Amino acid sequence: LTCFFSVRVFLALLYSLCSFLHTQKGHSIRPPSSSSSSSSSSRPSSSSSSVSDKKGEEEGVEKRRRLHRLQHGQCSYTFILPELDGGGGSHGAVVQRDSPPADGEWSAEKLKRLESTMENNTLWPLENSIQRNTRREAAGLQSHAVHNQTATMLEIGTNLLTHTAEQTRKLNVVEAKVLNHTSRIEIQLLENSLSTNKLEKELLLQTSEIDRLRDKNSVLESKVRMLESQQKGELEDMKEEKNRLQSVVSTQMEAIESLEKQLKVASSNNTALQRQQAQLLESVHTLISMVTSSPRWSHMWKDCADVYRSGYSTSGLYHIYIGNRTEPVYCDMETSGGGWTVFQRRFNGSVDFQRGWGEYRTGFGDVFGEHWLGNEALYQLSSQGQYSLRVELRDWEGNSAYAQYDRFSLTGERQQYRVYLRGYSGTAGRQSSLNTLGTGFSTRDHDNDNCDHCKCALMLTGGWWFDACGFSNLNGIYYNVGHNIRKLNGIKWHHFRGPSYSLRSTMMMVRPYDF
Ligand SMILES: [Ca+2]
Repeated sequence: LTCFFSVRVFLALLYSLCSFLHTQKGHSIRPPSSSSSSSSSSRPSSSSSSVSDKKGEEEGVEKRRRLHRLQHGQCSYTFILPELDGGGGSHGAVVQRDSPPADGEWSAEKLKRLESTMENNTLWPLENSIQRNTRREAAGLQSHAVHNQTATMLEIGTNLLTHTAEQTRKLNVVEAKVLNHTSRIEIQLLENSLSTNKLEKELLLQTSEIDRLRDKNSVLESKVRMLESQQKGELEDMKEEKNRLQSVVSTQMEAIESLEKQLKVASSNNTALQRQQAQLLESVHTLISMVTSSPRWSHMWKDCADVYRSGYSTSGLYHIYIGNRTEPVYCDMETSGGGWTVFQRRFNGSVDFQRGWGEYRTGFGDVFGEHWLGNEALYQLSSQGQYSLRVELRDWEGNSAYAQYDRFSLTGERQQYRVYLRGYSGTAGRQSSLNTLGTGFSTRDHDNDNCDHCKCALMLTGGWWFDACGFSNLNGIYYNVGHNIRKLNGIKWHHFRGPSYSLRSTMMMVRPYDF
């Protein structure tokens, strides 16, 4: 029994310890009165036991429940304890020998007593105090932990609140800023919309203006096209007009040419009339001198030197007696002492010197004006003695010069009126412009010059003692001032004014060498 009790105490201690440990795990101890229905009759050991009557059977069940309570508490430890009652024949094999023989009631009483004893045992208060202390400590620990947790939570909450407030304040500031910015943006948007409206209006105006200009442009283009077509038509008309005018001009030119020809004919007629007029004047002068029967006529002068010696020292017309006939001549009574019989004189181009051999032989022109005395008269005059020749020249610039030859002689017509000269002096060049070595006289119809393959009289015009063709021709064409330059067929005296200068006036005259 003592051993049994000690085992019981040991088991109770184990149970307490197990309960305590279980409480520490957060579970409550089940009250001992409660029974578990699940553990009822599943055990094979209990089912296999045979009971004699029902009451005994119920008591056995109660015992098994107690045993089970010990076996299957909240702990999972299993202890196999021997039955307190002696058991029947059925349990004989498993009943221990040292167990007291007892029936069911005894066992129950014993068990109750043991339990109460256990409860009253000193070990139970210790367990209870341990449990209480443990519970108190656990509660304290729990409350302390709760306090600590609460404080921590409060602190965290406070921090969160302050943080939230700060964030809220910042959010407010940001919101205010955002609102300001938004309002500014809205104002700008309004301004932009206003300016956009203005621009749209201006755009509309510009568009309408462009349309108007386009219309104008199209109108102008159509006008320009019309004008172009008109101008094309006008241009064609003008071309036709131009062609017509060109044909008119060509016909007019032909008419002008015919008129020029007629004019030339008329001018030649005019020259012939002038010649007739000069001849008439000469006849009149002759008649006048004959009527007045002046002393010029009464004497038989052989030249002007003879006249001069007779006391007539006035230049003018005198009649001299040459070859059994009287000849009116112009006497120069002033130049270099006077007494000069003039046989050539030019000063205004009134007499045409483009003549043939016969006219140069007999002479032409007006004695008071321009004239050529005639080669035959000059030959007969100069054959009366030894004569000198003087040539008087004047240019268009008012300069005058002379060429004088001490000896002058002329052959007759058979020798082509050859001229021989000696003793040159004067201001018209340092040397003679007239060939002195017996050059024959040439006209357009008598070529007596020294040019083998040319006719100088044809090229240089007039009648003259052409060499080949020489440095002089005082019977060339008379050119007025302004037209007298670069004229090879003009009135030329080379050593005075060059080969192509046509002089203004000339005079050729002879007088006796011993005058
Ligand atoms: Ca010739």
